Amino acid sequence: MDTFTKAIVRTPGRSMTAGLSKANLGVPDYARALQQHRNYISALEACGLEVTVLDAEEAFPDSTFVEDTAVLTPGCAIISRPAACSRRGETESIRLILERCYTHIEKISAPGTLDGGDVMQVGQHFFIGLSFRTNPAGAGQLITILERYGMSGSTLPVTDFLHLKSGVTCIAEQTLLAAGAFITQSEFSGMRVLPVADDETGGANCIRINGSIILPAGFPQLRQRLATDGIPLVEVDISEYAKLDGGLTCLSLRF
Ligand code: CIR
Repeated sequence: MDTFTKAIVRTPGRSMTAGLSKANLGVPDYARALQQHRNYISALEACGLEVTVLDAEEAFPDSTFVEDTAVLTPGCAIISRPAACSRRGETESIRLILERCYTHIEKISAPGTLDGGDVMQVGQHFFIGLSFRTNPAGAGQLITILERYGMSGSTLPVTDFLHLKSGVTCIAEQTLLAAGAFITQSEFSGMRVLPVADDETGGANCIRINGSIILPAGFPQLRQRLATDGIPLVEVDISEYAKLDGGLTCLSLRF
């Protein structure tokens, strides 16, 4: 697995209470969300990352979910083109930050749409979910860019989740944590797939960083399963972000 040294996060603004949501879990408590965000940053730091914390952007209620604004690869950063109109402007400030970190910056253009949450890297290959947010044009552009830099990409449908990584994440070399239909997805047949129980699907969105796994709080079966593999675990409560359909990976860009 790649070694990460840095992460970018964005403090949520008060406007997060107006963020996009289909979760039906209520409105986020802003004070609690801020505390959870601080704990999230601490977890990234505990895994050895230097974390850049961007100021809140009140004009964009969902802008704390920075993962959706870019796809970071060893060779280049690709600025996404979020499908949700209320999120499209989020990429501008992220591009300015990434220009300081990357020599090569690429971008997804109209009519393509792509959210970073739909992109899962497994080695040199990138699985791209076709969802309500990522369309075939956006995925096709990403694959063309990846191939130019010596990497590859392929698509698969996302039907039961907001994003691909809402339901499947890579937690070790050729090892996926998968929920729902992703457990038996043919595209993943060559890999080790750890199934997430149907009553814990929200736990599938974990972050593997430099040998540790950050997992969301509230998923005891998952925690026990991962513990049996002997991997160091860091648990973070992100209940206020789950109210906006957000998971752990959504809250950072890691590179
Ligand atoms: C949205 O609907 O765009 C936000 N409320 C949640 C984005 C979560 N991001 C992610 O899964 N990568």
